[in-house]
Amino acid sequence: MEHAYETLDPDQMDAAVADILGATPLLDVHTHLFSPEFGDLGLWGIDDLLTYHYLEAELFRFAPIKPEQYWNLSKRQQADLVWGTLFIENTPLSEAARGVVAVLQALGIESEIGSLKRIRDYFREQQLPDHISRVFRLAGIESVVMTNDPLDHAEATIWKRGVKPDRRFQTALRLDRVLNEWPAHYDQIAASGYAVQRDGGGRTPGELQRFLMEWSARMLPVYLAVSLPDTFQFPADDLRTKLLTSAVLPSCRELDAPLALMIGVRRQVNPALRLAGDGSGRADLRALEALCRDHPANRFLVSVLSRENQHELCVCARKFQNLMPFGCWWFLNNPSIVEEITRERLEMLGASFIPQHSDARILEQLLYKWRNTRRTVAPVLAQRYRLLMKDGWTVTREDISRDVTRLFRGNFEQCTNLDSRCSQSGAAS
Ligand code: FIX
Ligand code: ZN
Repeated sequence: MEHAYETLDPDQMDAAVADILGATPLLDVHTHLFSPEFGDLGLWGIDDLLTYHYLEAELFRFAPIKPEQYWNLSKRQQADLVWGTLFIENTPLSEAARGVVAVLQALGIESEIGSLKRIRDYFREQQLPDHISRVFRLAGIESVVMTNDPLDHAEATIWKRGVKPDRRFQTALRLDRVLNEWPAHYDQIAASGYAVQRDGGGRTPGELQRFLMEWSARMLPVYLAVSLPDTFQFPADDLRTKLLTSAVLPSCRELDAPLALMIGVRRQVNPALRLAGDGSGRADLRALEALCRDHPANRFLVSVLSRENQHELCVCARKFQNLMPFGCWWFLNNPSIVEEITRERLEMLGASFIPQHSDARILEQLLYKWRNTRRTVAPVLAQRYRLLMKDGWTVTREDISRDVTRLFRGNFEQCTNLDSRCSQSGAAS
């Protein structure tokens, strides 16, 4: 720590911030990764990288193939087609395509045209436990939060066997089926021994709470989570409001866990594209204001998908201590937009937000998504420090370290109250 109190010059700032960001092990607060205990649910390797839904959406822009024909191919054939179309016949200019190139570089694999066989050979030789450690180390990630759905049959079966996930993979109890598709799923909950009803009446609130508490005891989630449409209203005369207020919010309070809201997704705008068929829409953030105001004993981690909602989210966070903005989600995770949103958040909220999550679905995506985030956020942060110095403040490496730690770790730890929950339960998740 010989540099701890060294005052920096403005022209040292870019390098200093990049060094500190590069050396700080980060927490990835939302992914779709799975720990190795979940077997095939965990995606990794070149064929999964190439069939990522971001790339599938791009494939259909460049290749004449119809979605139904594509879904009839094997995963290997699909990957061949994506590689041939987006990487050989065209230049991988988009973020998702460049991401694959960056992954190959980070792993030391040469990716010149025609080398897909060699790339496949590389991944075939990897042993998953070592490979995971290597990817986490190269990505500078300490732990990731998974997305865990108790109503997903394959996943629930593994949980019921008493699985204890690798400590680098924390859990988040996902509620989309409960809060967005209750009529289609309540009977699954009922069939597992809870007296819940289709209309949310009768004993539903207490029984749903019992279901959530029992699954929380099994999963030890760091937060509960739901994605919400752009049409989300709260309070509203609907089932979602009923289930939220009568069961989900009380469960979060009992668990002392935040609820993560990911607002603004328009599911299945084009169902033929499957996972790649979702869109985005501007939401009415009055709903969020009402949630934060009317439920001060709950904490909310919030990401909004529409670029047009970002400024309102910052304003809302200035009003409510129980609101923690996080990430530049999905269609926003492009350097130009991350730069804009991060600058806006720093200007309006200082370091009281979580700049980014990866949303990685395939293990190796941690490499490019976090490389991009560090690369984009570092100059934005450096520029804030330079402005501060111009106005007469001195900035030390220690200040930068404290801010980076707060942004990429501390704010999440505080919002999830992890320290106190772990020490109370003795749990290590
Ligand atoms: O709802 C979500 O968690 C979304 O992030 C995903 O459903 C989406 O498909 C995705 O992978 C975005 O990055
Ligand atoms: Zn996600």
